[in-house]
Amino acid sequence: MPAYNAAKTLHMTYAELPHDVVDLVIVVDDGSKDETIRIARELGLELFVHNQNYGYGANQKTCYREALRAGADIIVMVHPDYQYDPTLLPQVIAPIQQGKADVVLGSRLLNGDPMSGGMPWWKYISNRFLTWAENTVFGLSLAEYHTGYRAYTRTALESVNVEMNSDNFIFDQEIMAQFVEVGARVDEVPVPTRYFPQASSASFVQSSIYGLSILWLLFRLLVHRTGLLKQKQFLSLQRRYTRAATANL
Ligand SMILES: Nc1nc2c(ncn2[C@@H]2O[C@H](COP(=O)(O)OP(=O)(O)OP(=O)(O)O)[C@@H](O)[C@H]2O)c(=O)[nH]1
Ligand SMILES: [Mg+2]
Repeated sequence: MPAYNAAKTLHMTYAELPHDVVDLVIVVDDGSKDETIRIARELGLELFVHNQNYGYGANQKTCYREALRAGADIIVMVHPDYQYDPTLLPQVIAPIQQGKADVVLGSRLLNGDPMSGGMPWWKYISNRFLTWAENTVFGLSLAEYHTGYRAYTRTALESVNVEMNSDNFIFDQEIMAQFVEVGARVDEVPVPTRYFPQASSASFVQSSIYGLSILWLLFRLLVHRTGLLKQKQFLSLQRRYTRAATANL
């Protein structure tokens, strides 16, 4: 759980995780100004603390680095602001366990009515438009990409250059672009939409910057694919080699 000022919701999110399925809960505090650290300590969570606010992407980088170091096979990221139902974790990882996917998104727009769950209309419309643009470039047909509920296999995370991604919100889409480029299988499962006063929510300005950075990312990816300007960020980290036959002198 990448946490920033999540004191009001961290406990609820943690309490509802299916503890028989989850081996380790890691929380990274990204310089919160509230009681997030104290609550994470009280809950006995595996806590990592940034010395200042580095951003949502930087937070996830620490989460994944530490999850891999701890030996995780399946890594689930869920926002600690209780907007995503923690009890659904078994459904979110099911496609991975069945060997059908390497990456799963908990999707609010798949079979759902996000606006009745409180999603502002302007977020809904931009989500639909950006999803269409991403589907077109990624060659997928997902219902949305802007969720805070995601599951990855260890292999998927180790195949991409997580550290080259942004420290900010665009991280979520950069990692998707990387997964697409390395040929990871992406699936989605429906999750309900939940907006409520204590939840953390991106402002209109933050969301607009986010939307524009997605379009810029898609443009960069298209340029990368032409081969004119290859970008290391989108290259696979799985270097393959074979032993060459020794010359018989
Ligand atoms: N804003 C912010 N959130 C962070 C940071 N690091 C981790 N987070 C967590 O990541 C989530 C941030 O997303 P939100 O601000 O809720 O925005 P969002 O969920 O993308 O958008 P909404 O659909 O409006 O909720 C929260 O649960 C935060 O606890 C950070 O540096 N800044
Ligand atoms: Mg939120």
